This record gives sequence, C-alpha cells and structure tokens, in this order.
Amino acid sequence: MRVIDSHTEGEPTRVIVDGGPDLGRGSMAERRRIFAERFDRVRSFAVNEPRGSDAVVGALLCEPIDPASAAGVIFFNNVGVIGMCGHGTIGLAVTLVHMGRIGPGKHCFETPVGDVTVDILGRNEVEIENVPSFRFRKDVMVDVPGLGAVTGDIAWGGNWFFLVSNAPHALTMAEIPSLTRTAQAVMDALETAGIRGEDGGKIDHVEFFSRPTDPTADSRNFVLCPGGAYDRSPCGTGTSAKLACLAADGKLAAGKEWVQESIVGSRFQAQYRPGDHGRIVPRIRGRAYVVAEATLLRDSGDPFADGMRGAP
Ligand code: PYC
Repeated sequence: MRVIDSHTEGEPTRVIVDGGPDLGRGSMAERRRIFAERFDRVRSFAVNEPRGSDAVVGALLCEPIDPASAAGVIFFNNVGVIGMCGHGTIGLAVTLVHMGRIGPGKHCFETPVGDVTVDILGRNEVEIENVPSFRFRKDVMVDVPGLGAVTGDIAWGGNWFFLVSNAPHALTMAEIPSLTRTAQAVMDALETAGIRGEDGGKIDHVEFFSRPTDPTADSRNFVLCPGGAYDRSPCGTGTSAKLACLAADGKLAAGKEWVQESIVGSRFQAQYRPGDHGRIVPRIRGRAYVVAEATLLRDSGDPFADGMRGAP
C-alpha cells in the first residue's frame, strides 16, 4: 500500500494513493459502508500502530462518481469511518498538488456526506467549502457522572458535535489528559442518555471552547474525536459546527471572518455564506505540509500485521 502523509495545522492525514481495496462504483456513502463492513482490517493496517498512531486520520482515495470531480474520498481513523474531515480535506488537497494531480484553482471532492469544494491558494494553503452545516439543538443539558450537568449545543458540520462554550478545564497542552477524560465522559453520557443528532447519528465529537491565547484569534478549542484522540488542528468540521451555532445565535454575520485557534495554537480562518433551509455553507482556510511518502508492508508472520491500538 502506498501512502502520502501530511499534517494540517498539526493534525496528521495519511492518504492511501495506491493499494487500497476496490469498493465498487456505488455512491460514496455506499462505498463507505462496504469499507466499514468488509475492510476494517485494512483501515486498522493503514492508521493504527505500529505504522501509525491514534491521531492519524486516513483518507482512502477513490474514483469519483462524476468524472469532473478531482477525487472521491472516504475518511477513517483509529476506530472506524467518519463522515467528513476538514483538516483531512486540506491534507488531501495539498497531497494531490504534491503528486501533480491538481493545480491552483477550484476542485470538487466527493465524500460520503456530500461534495466539498477545495480552492488551492498556494502549495500549502487551501480553502475548503464544506457541506451545509446547521445547529440542531441549543442548550442541551446532559448529566455527566462525576461532573454534573453540562450544557452544550448539538450541531452538524459533516460530523455530529456537542459544543460546550465554557471549557471545564483550561485549554492548555498541560490539561490535555483532563480535557480528554472529561470530553470522553461527556460523549459517553450523551450516548447513555440517548441524545443524538437529527438523523439519529451518534454525537462522536465533543468540542470545548475558551477565549483564545492569541488576541488576534476569536476563540480557542479542544476537540475530542471518536477513538479518544484529540484534534491537533482547530478541526474543520468542528469549526463548521461552531459557525452554524454563531450564525443561529446572530453572533457572526455571513462573510465575516472567524479565526479558530486549536489546543496546539494553530489556526483556521473561517467564514460562511447562507445556504438553503436555514443551513450555512462554511469556508475553512488552513495550511498542510507533506511529511512522508511511504510503502506500508505486511508480513503474514507478524502477530500485529493488521495493526493494533496501543492505548485503550
Ligand atoms: O478537521 O474535521 C476535521 C477533523 C475531524 C476529525 C479530525 N479532524
């Protein structure tokens, strides 16, 4: 399997450019289902230890349905498939530029949750127009064992998010273990209480916010992803969900820039335009850098040939 690794504002993406499974020619949602049901070993092989880590997001490059699109893509991580991935889309775009497959200008990527447009602004800088995003419920209270009542909004940004405005710990690198434990407890409590997204989708991302460290940013976040790893980038789908909440509250006008700082201090520049049915269409700008081209090998005698998770 041939892969190209990059990071987007600190968060790694591994694009499978050759040697991935054939998922047929159905819709991207259908291909994601087939990948999840029949090729989970391939997912684990590609991103888990010893070849990867819990933080790596994989991107399986597919033939697009529409020949005018630049690519189809299925995103996945250490525990399963995900809907959309903002940092991964930026990483994929920079990877395709690195491969000479796309150049400056706009290109369409097909994902299981809808088409996204990427605008290549430079070798490392990309702006994506994400899938339409919206807030589903405001001020939802959930009782979290050991913590008490936590209130947040539920919003869609390509994945389902629970957004908590007042982070329960300081958003510093030193607090990452506590932030991870608390965000996981919130995610588990939402599931136990049967609190889900509009389509019954599991809320598998929890996002805490505080004031930014750098006063030129608007906000700082910590995002816990399914599988227990935190997003090193400001999270493209999480920033989209945040924009949807700000728009719904009348706190951010269409076209006005929002700078989202991540827990590691990296940034996305974001804005939105109004979409249909009360949704917004977010635009997220960030930078990615290619860090490796590799061939992943499999030794059938290796007891961990299909990858393993080093930490629970
Ligand atoms: O950037 O949307 C994102 C993302 C989702 C999970 C990790 N990164």
